[in-house]
Amino acid sequence: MFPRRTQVGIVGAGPAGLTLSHLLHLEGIDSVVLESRSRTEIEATLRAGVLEQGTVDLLRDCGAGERMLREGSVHHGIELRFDGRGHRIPLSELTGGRAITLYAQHEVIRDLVQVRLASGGTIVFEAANVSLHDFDSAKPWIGFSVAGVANELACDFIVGCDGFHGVSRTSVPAGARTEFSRTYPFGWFGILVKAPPYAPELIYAHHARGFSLVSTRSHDVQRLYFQCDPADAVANWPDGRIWNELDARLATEEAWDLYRGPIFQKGIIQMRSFVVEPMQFGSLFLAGDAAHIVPPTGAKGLNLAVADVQVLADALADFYGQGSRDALNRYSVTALERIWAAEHFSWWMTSMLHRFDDADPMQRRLQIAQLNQVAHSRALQTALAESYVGLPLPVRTVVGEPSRRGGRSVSIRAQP
Ligand code: RFL
Ligand code: PHB
Repeated sequence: MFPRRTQVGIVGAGPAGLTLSHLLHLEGIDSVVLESRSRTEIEATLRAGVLEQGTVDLLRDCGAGERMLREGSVHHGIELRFDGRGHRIPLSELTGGRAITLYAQHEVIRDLVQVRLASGGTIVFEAANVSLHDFDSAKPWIGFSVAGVANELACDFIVGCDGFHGVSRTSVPAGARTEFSRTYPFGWFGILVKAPPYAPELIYAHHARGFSLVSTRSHDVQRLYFQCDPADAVANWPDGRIWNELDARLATEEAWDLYRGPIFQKGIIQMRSFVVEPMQFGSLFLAGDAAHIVPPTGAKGLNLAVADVQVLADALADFYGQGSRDALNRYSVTALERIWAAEHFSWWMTSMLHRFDDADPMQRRLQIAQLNQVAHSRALQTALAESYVGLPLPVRTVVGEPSRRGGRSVSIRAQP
């Protein structure tokens, strides 16, 4: 038997949906999360790895960060590599001590699911045929079925956190939304390798053969990517070919050896920029990948999803605590400002670092000129570092009752 009513009905148990549900719980607001996949599946889906400082702080402050703080690896810089040379961008030095943490998205999911269930939260896994109704009224409801049995969930608000391919965004009539979209003419081939870390910090490498990225997951699992044809097939890439390609793209003037550990996962992802405006339609709000996609070069997707729901949780807390709709009405505008900044950063990193097949020699020289400027200008490095570690969220002014967030102080935002 599932609940028939809740205050906030959340579609999707990704980083956005689970974080929102937990933040609402800490504000004393009831929610139900409907997820189409099983718990095992969502806890095993491999995706992001880079958490911004603000994401780390939020997960820690809301009680879901214990394992992340223990097992995640904090990085204070990244390397830009081109023309056979590496250039370190000292992220922390340039941003007043902010840093990134490498911790896999599916581990974040495991931690959030565990925290939600331990605090009595309701997550309905394997919810099929999810459909959104009457969100142009104050009495929206969600239809769904589990094991062939149909259910209805009445709510005050629906939040669509069901990713790019979910049902929430497309439930809104096409005429009521504006979509901005760009598909890049390349993809990323990603592998997971059993090997010790290749480098102390992430390496973003530009090469005439294409972009590549050296990242990490743990002391014995490494994550590597290289630019590829999005229409290519994994089967065309036996291990030896992958290593030869990475060796060529990552070569430096000094010998740099890439240990050829066993590759145990391969996949190709499409690169896309996408934004829908607005992110609110009556009683329906969109958050995370349901509303926007960034190419992964800026490592922003998960972080943006968490930032969206931070803004939305605060707005819902204002509504239930003070009866004010002001922040809810501003949600779309507030969230979109950060989203467009991240879209720009992700587009910039993507354009600067990838090979464009249709680029003429002039454009190739301009690309190298841009990389050289970033490698040698502290001002440009500071701009890159500020975006990469993530812009702080504005301070929330709490009036009246102190926040009920467990372990969080009332002033929960870093000053911009
Ligand atoms: P998610 O994670 O896609 O979760 C959506 C959830 O909704 C469920 N769902 C439905 N549930 C019910 N009914 C339906 N009809 C449903 N349709 C879908 C899905 O099963 C799923 O569980 O969206 P969310 O929460 O907005 O989170 C977004 C992030 O997952 C995404 O932006 C990141 O993974 C992007 N990303 C990265 N982001 C970073 O911040 N840092 C990184 O280092 C980073 N690296 C990456 C990435 C994404 C990648 N891929 C695979 C696209 C690296 C890669 C390779
Ligand atoms: C990852 O480790 O998966 C990763 C790291 C940096 C990115 C994208 C993905 O920019």
